[in-house]
Amino acid sequence: MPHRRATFSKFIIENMRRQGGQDADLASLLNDVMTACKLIAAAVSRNPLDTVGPGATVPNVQGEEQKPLDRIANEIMLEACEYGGQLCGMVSEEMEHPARIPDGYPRGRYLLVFDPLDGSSNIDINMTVGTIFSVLRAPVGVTEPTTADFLQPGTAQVAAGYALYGPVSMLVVTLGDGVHGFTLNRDIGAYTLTHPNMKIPPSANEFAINASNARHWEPPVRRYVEECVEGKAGPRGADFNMRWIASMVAEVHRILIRGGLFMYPRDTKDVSRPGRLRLMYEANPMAMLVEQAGGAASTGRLRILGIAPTDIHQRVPVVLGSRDEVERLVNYHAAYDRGEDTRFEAPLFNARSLFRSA
Ligand code: AFP
Repeated sequence: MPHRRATFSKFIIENMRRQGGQDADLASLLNDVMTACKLIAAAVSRNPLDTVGPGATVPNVQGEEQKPLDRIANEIMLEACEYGGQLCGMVSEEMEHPARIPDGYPRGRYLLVFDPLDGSSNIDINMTVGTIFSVLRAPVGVTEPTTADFLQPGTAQVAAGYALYGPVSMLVVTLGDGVHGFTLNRDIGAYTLTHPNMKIPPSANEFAINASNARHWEPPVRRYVEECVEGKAGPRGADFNMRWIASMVAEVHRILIRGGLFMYPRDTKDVSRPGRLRLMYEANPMAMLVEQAGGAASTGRLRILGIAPTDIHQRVPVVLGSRDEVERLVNYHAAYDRGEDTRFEAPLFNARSLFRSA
């Protein structure tokens, strides 16, 4: 019965009780994040009506295009989460340095790390975007955290999640005890539990990668993709489907619903960057969700959650999703690194080509 579905707030409190702890600070922090996500959902859905003219786009700290909605979403997150007394600092994709909690507000035990509007290149075309967040504990005694205080591995996350702004708005969260999805019921203005205990099937015949980078991929990734594309006639003996939405929230959500593999692997496009996606507010929270749902998340060589960060805006290669597919790609990397598999060193446009014409 839809009216009996638990609201997000009720679920969080009961979930903590079940886990044997009642952390009122964490519960109210997650409530504030939820409020921010509702406000961002409203801003995203109003966007075409509140059209902002050309010239409003500026580069952000990553050197990437920052849209007005990126800035609005960032401000919403900061304002919704800074006053409650649960946090002592925040890091956002949109800010070079950690945000201070303004004077006059109490300091709390937690740190919040977020990407306020991921996939924002999709805004103009009315496609799905999202907010990604990760909650860490502040080191004991710290009230004014420095950058170093945020540099904790993904295994230290207390909670992680994302909000998805699509045909419906959803909030998907883990507190280290499974993954649970909530849908925004606009009639009552609340997220209610619609997807308890989300589980990723261990194998799936669907993968997502930006194939325009194919010429820059490492051989293990070329091998994986080429074998999928060969379909039934190839070594996998099965036909595969491919997707690329260019919005990590939408891709991870699809994987949580029906499985598959998402890859933004290391490539040679820009050797100064080991990957495209950011560790602390993209890869880590998504890796925690995926592992909690029974999937796996790796760089191709290392478990993402085990990486010790060196920078709050650090980038990493990302391979995540159905466990068997991630393991296969990790094995391909290992074989290649041992020098056992060099077949795919030739560019894809050669004889064994992904895009060959005959
Ligand atoms: P934006 O937020 O700048 O649109 O980036 C989105 C993103 O971080 C992630 O959500 C996508 O998977 C990936 O980048 C898309 O990157 P490409 O545009 O290189 O395909």
